[in-house]
This record gives sequence, C-alpha cells and structure tokens, in this order.
Amino acid sequence: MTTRAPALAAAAAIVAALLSGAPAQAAPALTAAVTQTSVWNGGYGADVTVANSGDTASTGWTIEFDLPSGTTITSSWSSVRTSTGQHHKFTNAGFNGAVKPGATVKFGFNASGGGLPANCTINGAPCGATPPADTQAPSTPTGLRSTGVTSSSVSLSWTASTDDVGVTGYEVLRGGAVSATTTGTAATISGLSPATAHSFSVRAKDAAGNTSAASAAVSVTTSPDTGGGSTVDVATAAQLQAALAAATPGQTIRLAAGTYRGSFVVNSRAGTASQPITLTGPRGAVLINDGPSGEAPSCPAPTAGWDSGYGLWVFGSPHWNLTGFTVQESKKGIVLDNSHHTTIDGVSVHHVDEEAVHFRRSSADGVIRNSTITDTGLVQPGYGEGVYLGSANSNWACHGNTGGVDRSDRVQVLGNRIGPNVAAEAIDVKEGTYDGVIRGNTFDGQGITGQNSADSWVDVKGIGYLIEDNTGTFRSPGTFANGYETHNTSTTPALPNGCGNTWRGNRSDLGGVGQYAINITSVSKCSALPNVVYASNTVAGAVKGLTNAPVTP
Ligand SMILES: [Ca+2]
Ligand SMILES: [Ca+2]
Ligand SMILES: [Ca+2]
Repeated sequence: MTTRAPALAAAAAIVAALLSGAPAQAAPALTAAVTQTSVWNGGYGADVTVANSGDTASTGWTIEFDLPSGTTITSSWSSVRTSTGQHHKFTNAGFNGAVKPGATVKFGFNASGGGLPANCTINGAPCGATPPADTQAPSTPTGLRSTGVTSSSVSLSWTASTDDVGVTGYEVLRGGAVSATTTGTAATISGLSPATAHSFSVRAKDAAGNTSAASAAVSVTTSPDTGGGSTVDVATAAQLQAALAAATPGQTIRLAAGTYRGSFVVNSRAGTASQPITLTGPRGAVLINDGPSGEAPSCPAPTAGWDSGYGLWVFGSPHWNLTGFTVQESKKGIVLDNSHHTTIDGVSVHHVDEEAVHFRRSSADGVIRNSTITDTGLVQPGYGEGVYLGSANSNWACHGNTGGVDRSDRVQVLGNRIGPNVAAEAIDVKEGTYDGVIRGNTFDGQGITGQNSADSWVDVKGIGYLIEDNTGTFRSPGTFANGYETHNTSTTPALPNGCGNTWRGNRSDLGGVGQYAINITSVSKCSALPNVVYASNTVAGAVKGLTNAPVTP
C-alpha cells in the first residue's frame, strides 16, 4: 500500500492539472481572450486571441462559448465553427493549430446583437488566465443626433464608442437621469411631453462597469400634441357630413379634390386650444350648397328640416382650422357662429349670393389669412361683403350673445386678396366689435355696387382696430366713395363705435374716383377715443386727398 501511494498522488496531480488547464511541465498552456474590435448599431466584430504561456507548442485547440439569447454569429474566420443554438465551438484551422510557447494566434467572428461570450473554455478548461482587471472606460460616444420626433417620443442615434475590452452597452440620459439603455447605437425615448425641448446625452459602458463621459448634449423638441392625430379622409358629400358630425379634438378631416354638394354644418363639435380640429383640402376641393330650403327658424341655428344655404357653417364649435379648400355657389360662403379661435387659411370663396366669410355671434379671436375672395353678392349686392366682422345692431337680438352685443372681437384679417367683383365692402367692421387687425391685404374695388352704402373697401364701425400695410385699388365699373370710412353707429348699450382706430402704412389708389383714402365721418364724436391716421399712409388718384382728418406724423 505504502509503495503505491506516491504514484497515485502523482497521477491525481496530473489529472488536476489537465482539468484546470494550469501550466504543467513540458506542456502547452493555452488561454483565450475575446476582444471587441468594432461595434456598430446592432452588432459587433470580435477577435479571439489564443496565447500559449506553456513551454511546448500546441498541436491544436478547441474553444467553446455561449452567447446570450438575441445575439447570433453571422460569420467567422480563421477557425472551423460549429454552432448549436447559442453554443458555439471553434477548432483551429489548418494553419493556426500550432501555437508556439509565448506566441499567439487569432481567429474572429462577427455578431448580430450586443451580447458577449460567456462560459468560455479552451480544450475543455476555462479560457483563462485571469485577465487583468478592466479599469479603462470606453471612449465617449460622438455624433449624437435626433433621427425623428413625435409628440411623445424622440429617436436618437450616435457613433459607437470603443473600449480596450469591449463596449457592452449605452445609457441615454435625459436631464441627467438614465432614460434608456441599449446595446446598439440608437434608441427611442418615449413618454415625453409634447411641444417641449428635451436635452439628451449618451454614455458607454463596458462589462466591468466602467462608464465613459456623457456625450455632448442635444436638445430635441417634441411635436405639438395632435390628440392622437387621427386623420379622416373624405371624398364624398356624405362622408364629409359624417366626419363633421363626429369630429373630435385633434382630428384632421382631409378633403379629396372634387365637388361636395350639400349642407355642411359643424354643430357643437369643439376643438381645444391644444387640439384644434382641422378641415383641410386642396383648392380643387369645392363645397357647394344649392340651398336654402325648408322653414327658417326666427334666428339662424341648425334646425332639422332647414338648410341655411351656407357653404360651410361652423356653429358653437371653437378651435377649428379651415384650410385650403374652396366654397362657391352658396347663399353665404363660410359662416362662423359662436365659434371663437377659428383660423381660416388659404381658402377661396367666390360666386356667393351674399357675403363670403362672416365672423358672427361673438366668434372672437379668429384669423382669416392668405385667402382669396371674389364675386360676392350675386343675389344681394348690398350684403355682398368679402369679410364681415360682427353683426349690425339690428341683428343683435339674434347674434348678440355677449351682453346683447355681437362681440366678434380681435379677429385678424391678414394677407388676403379681396376683389374684384365684391359687391359690398371688402371688409365690413360692425359696431360693437373691438380690437381686430386688418393687415397686409389687397383690395380690388372694381365691381363694388354702392348698394346699402357699400362704397369703400373697408367700413369701420368697430373700435380699436389696427389697419395697416394694406394695398387698395379701384377701377371702374363700380360705385366708390372712399377707400376707408368710419361710421359712428348709435347702439344700446352705448359704445364708442367707429372710434379709436389706427391707420398706418396703407397704400391707396382711388382711380381718380374716390374722394379720400381715409374718410373719418366724425372727428368730434371720437374726441375721447380718436381715430389716428398716420402720415405713413399714401394715396394716389384721389379726388380730395389722403384724409379729411388730422394726420399724425
Ligand atoms: Ca474597458
Ligand atoms: Ca359707405
Ligand atoms: Ca356692408
């Protein structure tokens, strides 16, 4: 027994050495180390270095490791690979099985996904020699940029970092806090506030937990909230009527080109300030109402059995955008009742029996801009205004829903072309309305009829309007008295109608017919709140001159 014990002990020691891969006398001692050589969005390339710290050349080697789920090998070289699921086995190629003492050989692979090898063995023993501790952080990511935004998300991309051992992932920081992690070089951050600037940076990590500095920050602003942004495409009158009846905040109703013939009413379908409702179409989307028909109620309101004949009627429905389309061959063009914050942009209204666009029943804070109006008042020339702001006090019983007054206040009329063949005023500013802006419009007075005292581009019975940088012309035929007029209509309640308005930078060509560019009917009635005509207004072709009122330098 005693004579055999040393032999048994020696045999056990050799077995242990083989199992551990530890160096042994006169034997190769192989280790293997995996190093990422490049990293890209969605994958990486790696070298595996086989080193021999023994004192005899190896005759061959087999390296095995596992990759985590989601990471696969797309190619490999300088070895013979057998992959079974997530387990990968590499044996030496013909030329690199012999690794001399102190020498290294390499093979490599490309991976899809960011996972790194685990459970690495070489010739059945652990791959290694304990690697030196990784204390070096990856390089700082560069090239951070936005690749897309929505109202609630931002997509980012950046250039990969490098690392002495390997980048294992990235952290996306928003306002200094980690908002996403990824193994690739792109990320989408969601759950963000709309219409808000958000600051992002990104940093890289390695397997040892070393973290790079944060990249340069980028600020990305999310889109405005469109309330889910649903778009309803319509191509027929019935589809349009159904869409208007079911409109919800944030929605866009999109008209296909074509003719829509019928009664189109938006009744009590309010948008909101942050989620307006949009009706949009090309100029070739044409709304026509062949009405009116049926029994009218005493005051106009959507009523079963009655068709107003209006081309588009927005009733009790604030926060709408009306863009691009055409209204024609209707009794009135576009009528807004009690529908504040409506924006009309780039529409065309023409060939209507009465007025083209009417802000009525205290439809305040609206805008009409970049729109074209011609050929109004075909049936009622005296009511054929281009844009009508408010109501005559004789109609306040119906339309005076704010203290008995139609307060269609603060409407802005901007950059429109109105005329020719607008039978009444291009813009009629009714008594009791306040503080609108009439700017940058082009008025062509040809065809104005003089009916119902309509003999100027603009008639101002409202209060506190700013009228500036408009261009007006007149050529016969037509009945044309002055470019702009004021009137001091007496109302109950008493209001300073036709006072407190300002003219600046308007260019008027009265065609040798008009008396004054700006005729202030009564200076004395506005002594407490005077109208102001600045010298920056110009006139040509006037019978009398720029204005009957004092000119302010
Ligand atoms: Ca490192
Ligand atoms: Ca007049
Ligand atoms: Ca009028």
